[in-house]
Amino acid sequence: MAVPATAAPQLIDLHPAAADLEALVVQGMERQPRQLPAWLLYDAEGSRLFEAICEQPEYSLTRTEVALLESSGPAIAAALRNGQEQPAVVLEFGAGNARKASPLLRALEPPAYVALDISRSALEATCTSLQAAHPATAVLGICCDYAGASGLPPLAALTDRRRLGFYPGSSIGNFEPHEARSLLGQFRRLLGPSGLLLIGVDQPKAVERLEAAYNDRAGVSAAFARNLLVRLNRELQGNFDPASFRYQARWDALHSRIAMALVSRRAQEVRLAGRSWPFQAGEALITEYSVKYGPAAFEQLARSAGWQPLGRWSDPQDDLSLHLLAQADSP
Ligand code: AVI
Repeated sequence: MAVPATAAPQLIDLHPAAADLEALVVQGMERQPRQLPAWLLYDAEGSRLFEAICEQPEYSLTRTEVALLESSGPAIAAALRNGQEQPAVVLEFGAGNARKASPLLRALEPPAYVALDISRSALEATCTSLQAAHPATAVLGICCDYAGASGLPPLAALTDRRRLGFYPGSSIGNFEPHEARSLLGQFRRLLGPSGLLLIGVDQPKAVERLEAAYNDRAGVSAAFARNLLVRLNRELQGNFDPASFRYQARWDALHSRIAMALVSRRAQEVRLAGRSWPFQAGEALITEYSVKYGPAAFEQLARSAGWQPLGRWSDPQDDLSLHLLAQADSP
């Protein structure tokens, strides 16, 4: 069934319920070291702060990827055509803004585009601006945790035609490798046997550049991390004092990742979700990892999840790659 073109984008809200949120947070607070799911960073204020991070001079990932999508759009479209039926639907996972989908939609002109994101405010903005810029493409937004245990919404109802998953921004790096593998497997099931995946992956580079990108001078990355505590206070009746936590982002060469944490400045007890949690001075709450994969390491991960590499495009500095993947057992 084709998705009808409409002037206004449609929105479906499958946002996790508060009870799920509480269970996830309690689980994360009990980990050693304490670690919360990265998607919790993206409430309305977190999404706004993340957009501001993307504008910081030290954080070049977004600018590099948008430029790469602009320059390689026609080559990607040609690789997708390559004797096969053109994908009818582009599904973007984590569609926090319209900047990355726009060049792709211009190059592919698909009949339908489905945006999935955890942040309803970001999703609404993305869908509204994409629908206005691409009136011939039917735009649908689904507010959900596309990586969550509840799985993805039953999108088979939307179309039985070929699907292209689009996962830009190197968000795959915000999952630990075993989670990244299972997410790639989840995408494979959602996209179906003829499905394809175009994924943006940030690569390892000089440590100074990496650490600067996550420690911008304006302090936006630090505000982004601290906003998580503000969110927990609001949604789970917490009493975190954000100022009593210092933001830290360091390169961990062993795991090829930036580890971002809020480190308690002093010994303290925090109340959250009706329980109390002790923090020692110097104790870290991990807010996020950002794993960086070189091309070979990423292709190995993709293969382990049942994908086979079809093509790769990279920027002139070889900072970031766009990998095009097909199902390993595709028809
Ligand atoms: C969304 N994601 C790919 C960002 C990253 O680079 O890992 C999140 C981020 N956190 C702080 N700065 C950027």
